[in-house]
Amino acid sequence: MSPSGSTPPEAERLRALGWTETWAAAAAAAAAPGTAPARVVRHDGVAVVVAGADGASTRPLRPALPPLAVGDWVLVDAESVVTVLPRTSLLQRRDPTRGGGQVMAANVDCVGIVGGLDRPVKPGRIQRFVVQVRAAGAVPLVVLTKADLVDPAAARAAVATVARAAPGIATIVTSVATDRGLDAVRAAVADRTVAFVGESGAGKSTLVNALAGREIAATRAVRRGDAKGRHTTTARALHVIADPNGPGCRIVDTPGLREIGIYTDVGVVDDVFDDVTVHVDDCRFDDCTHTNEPECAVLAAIAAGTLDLERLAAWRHLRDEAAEGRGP
Ligand SMILES: Nc1nc2c(ncn2[C@@H]2O[C@H](COP(=O)(O)OP(=O)(O)OP(=O)(O)O)[C@@H](O)[C@H]2O)c(=O)[nH]1
Ligand SMILES: [Mg+2]
Ligand SMILES: [Zn+2]
Repeated sequence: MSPSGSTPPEAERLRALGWTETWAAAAAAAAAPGTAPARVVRHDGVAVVVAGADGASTRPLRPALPPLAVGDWVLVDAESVVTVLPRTSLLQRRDPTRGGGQVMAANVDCVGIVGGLDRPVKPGRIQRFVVQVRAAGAVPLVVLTKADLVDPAAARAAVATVARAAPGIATIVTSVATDRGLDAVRAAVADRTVAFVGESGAGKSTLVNALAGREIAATRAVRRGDAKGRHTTTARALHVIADPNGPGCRIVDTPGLREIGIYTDVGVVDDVFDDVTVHVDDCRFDDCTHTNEPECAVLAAIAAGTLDLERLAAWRHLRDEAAEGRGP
């Protein structure tokens, strides 16, 4: 506290970035004298922008460090990033060109899986994202944007499709044209660090701007005809959003993804599909493949109508992909 009793602006800047006592303890444990804490707020593949108590500055990437991600808390000196503090979560996907993991964001509490109602909901994509978000150690949230462009019945049908594909995941329908759902999104992201992921043109950056109340992220109209996006956001960036009436939040805006490959171990897939795996122990055979065995509890649940055949198919598919990809 400063003598006037108010928080000094430097401390306030760090706090707005998400700095807490827990991070301060992690920094102290790292014992790197002559360094200051900062958060990676932008990553373009060559350098990172870090923001700390004194504002933002650029640091080159160094091969000696683990790959940095937007959202990382680091200790920096005048020239470089010295240490990365242990992450509380790490959002990754399978690198579509090189294989292995590709880091998307670190230390996020929640991930908004954003999809536009101007195109069909793709259950498989949502399931893939949910697996990767749970693998990250974050909470998934589905945001269906552009409600103003479809009739209410179509929006309800999309919500139902999401609920079938990803049972138990909170879903918010939004429109920046009518402000629908924005308070619900605000409540979901308050005081947190949240990443928005999804296809190009889904409306991720538009949502960032709506939450901020001003244009802080570039947006661009989707293609006419097929509503495809134009890959407007080209680098991952963390935006600090102040809220005079609340704690504010931090949003990591990400470039639209064409693919989201599974990169985790099969146990995470099993956890996400616990509506399927809950039955497996009751199958008669330990090595039951749930295809045609007698006394298969999974097939019995499908026959009884308590389990969706598509959930079983998706579980199998993503489980195989996790096993092939040999993630963490
Ligand atoms: N009508 C309507 N248009 C929206 C809404 N949200 C986003 N859009 C439009 O959708 C287009 C794409 O939005 P962006 O925010 O650039 O999409 P993005 O997900 O950030 O796309 P990338 O950066 O390419 O990944 C823009 O023309 C937005 O104005 C909405 O709620 N209603
Ligand atoms: Mg964008
Ligand atoms: Zn079985």
